Amino acid sequence: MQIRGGSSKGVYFLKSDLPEDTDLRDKVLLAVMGGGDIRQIDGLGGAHPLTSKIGIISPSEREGIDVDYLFVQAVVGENRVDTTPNCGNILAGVGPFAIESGLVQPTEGKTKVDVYMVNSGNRCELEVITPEGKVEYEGDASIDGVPGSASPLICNYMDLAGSACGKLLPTGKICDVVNGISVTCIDNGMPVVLLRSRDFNITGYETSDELNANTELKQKLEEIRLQLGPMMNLGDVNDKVVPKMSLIAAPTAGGHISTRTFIPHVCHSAVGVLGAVSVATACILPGSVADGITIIPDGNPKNISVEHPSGEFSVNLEIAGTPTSPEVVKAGLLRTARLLSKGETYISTSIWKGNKK
Ligand code: NQM
Repeated sequence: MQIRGGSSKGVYFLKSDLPEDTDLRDKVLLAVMGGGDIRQIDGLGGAHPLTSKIGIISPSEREGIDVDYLFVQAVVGENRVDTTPNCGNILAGVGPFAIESGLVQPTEGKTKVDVYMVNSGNRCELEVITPEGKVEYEGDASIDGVPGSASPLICNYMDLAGSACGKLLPTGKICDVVNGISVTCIDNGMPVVLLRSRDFNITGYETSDELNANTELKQKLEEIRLQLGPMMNLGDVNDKVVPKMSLIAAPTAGGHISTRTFIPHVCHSAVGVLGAVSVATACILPGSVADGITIIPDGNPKNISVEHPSGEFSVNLEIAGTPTSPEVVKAGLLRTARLLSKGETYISTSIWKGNKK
């Protein structure tokens, strides 16, 4: 199936339909998406990181979990995939996919789909609207980055800390200095590096196109990213799409923080779901680079609004721990999803040749 999940679009497979061998599986997936061509003209990929995504779903054997979900990023313009990060947008489409493909039986009104995210080992509860036992795609929920409105899909993420890096603060510090720039490295669902826009002599309110054209900025960010990879327990990140680099500034539209996020070489037209959760989490940690830029609301849970180039993204953080060392135990957010197509995709026979399974 092709499904728009949140503000991304992906091709979703049943794991049982794909080769068991990982190398062959990845070759097949690359062939589906359009290989290493920057336009992905010979495949289903949309020639942009947000539309070059894949979800692989299988029934789960884990207690309390309905389905396992593996996210695969087909790297545009390069003949390779990356399974290091998770994707919270594609995750939103996993609920409808699980129901449409019969992995989860719908219940009247609403159906809860418990998902285990294989990439990071975390859990998310999805709530899909299912009147008369059918997925309802139409509705009046709107999310920035997607035109129109659709049926609301609630995502409740549990215990995301250290999803890919092993620790919430992977370097062991709230702030590090690299190439003379202060950064906060955090992983609450997505490895993200927060940097102050003003340290790069930009406002942080530029459009994503303007920032994508700024090669000097992109080079500076990449130099910092490559140094931080090993410090964040991610190893050599030359070939990885994490950590994401989020340039922050004071909010301008009633939110709590403004962001421009490189994922990691293209500036996101909005912000990634788990990227936003990591940024929001950094905002509540005393001493991060967001300290002094953001004003955090009192109370618990806290609704943190992360501004981005096409609007804002609200993350509801349920917090435990102490005021000096808060812990996010649950992150709730709103997405929508839409089934775009169901069918067969064709792969050249040469891809399969010489392979057994
Ligand atoms: O952060 C973009 C997106 C994403 C990933 C990216 C995502 C997430 O907008 O959970 O959703 O950061 O590559 O789909």
